[in-house]
Amino acid sequence: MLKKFERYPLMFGPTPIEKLNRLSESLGGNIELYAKREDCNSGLAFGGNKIRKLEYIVPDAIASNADTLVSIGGVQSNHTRQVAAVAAKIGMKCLLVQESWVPFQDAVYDRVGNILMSRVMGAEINFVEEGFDIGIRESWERALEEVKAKGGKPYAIPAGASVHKYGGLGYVGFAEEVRQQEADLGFKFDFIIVCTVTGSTHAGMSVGFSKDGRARNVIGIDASATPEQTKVQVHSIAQQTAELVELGREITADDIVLVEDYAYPAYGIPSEATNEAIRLCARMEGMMTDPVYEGKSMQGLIDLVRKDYFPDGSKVLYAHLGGVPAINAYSYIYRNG
Ligand code: 1AC
Repeated sequence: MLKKFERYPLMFGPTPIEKLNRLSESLGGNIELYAKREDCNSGLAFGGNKIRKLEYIVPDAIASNADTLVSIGGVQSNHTRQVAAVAAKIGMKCLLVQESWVPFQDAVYDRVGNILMSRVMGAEINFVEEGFDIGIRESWERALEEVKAKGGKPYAIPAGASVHKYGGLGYVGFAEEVRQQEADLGFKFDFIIVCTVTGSTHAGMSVGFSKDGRARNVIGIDASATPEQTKVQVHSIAQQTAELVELGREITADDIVLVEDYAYPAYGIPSEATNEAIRLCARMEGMMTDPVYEGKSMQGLIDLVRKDYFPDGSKVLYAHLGGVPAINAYSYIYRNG
């Protein structure tokens, strides 16, 4: 599906699929849980899902003769950390807009984790007092103008690399990679669980898995707490990506499955159930998740298993997207484990 697109390799290769035996057993043993470790996909500042997307965006950035990648996220954005890493790797400058998306004030919230790494990798950072919104932001448009005003040539990467023309391609590739791994494993996954916020990871998967009739087997767990806007954005990215890859069929709103029950109390704020899910997964599997993204999708996965959402015997693939560095900014919550 992706042969005609240029790709700039940033990952180690296909990401491993790991069976989560102890977590499956602790939840009754009727569902087989697996994780695809996108959090281990690259040596670029701990990697993650944006690195896979940026493989299809970097060729366009280089071809544009830009000298500065300009992107946006919250203060503890994983996405901006990965853009900073890629900018360093390809020898470009990086300007990051970090908005106040999360009403959380750990003493070191703006010093550790993702933002610490972005600073060390040389990104310039503009802090902006704006709340959470997955749409196109004025602060980011101002940053693009700022680079131009200084004589630079910016390359625009929106939040999560999502509403970029090539933002959905990486996760079409994920589906193709899973299909190859399934051929080696000798079985197909019945469901794929993914954390959904800005939408292109979910959208790319929906397109990729729709090739073999599994679009609705991709279960997005909303972590945005603005699910209506998120679902519209996932659908629109999926439609545009389907056209780009010449899927040959339309992605309908009905193809997008988004479970809205786990994003509470707000984007970036874990509930007690999120924290229990983080601890259970860590204690059963040594697999770390975070309070913003993977902790919420893990909470959703665990709760859906407990609620018998999946038929007995289902094989469920959890996409670990690599949000863990943010947990450092929540140190007080986990001071006793
Ligand atoms: C919300 C895009 C998102 C990030 O890390 O900034 N995952």
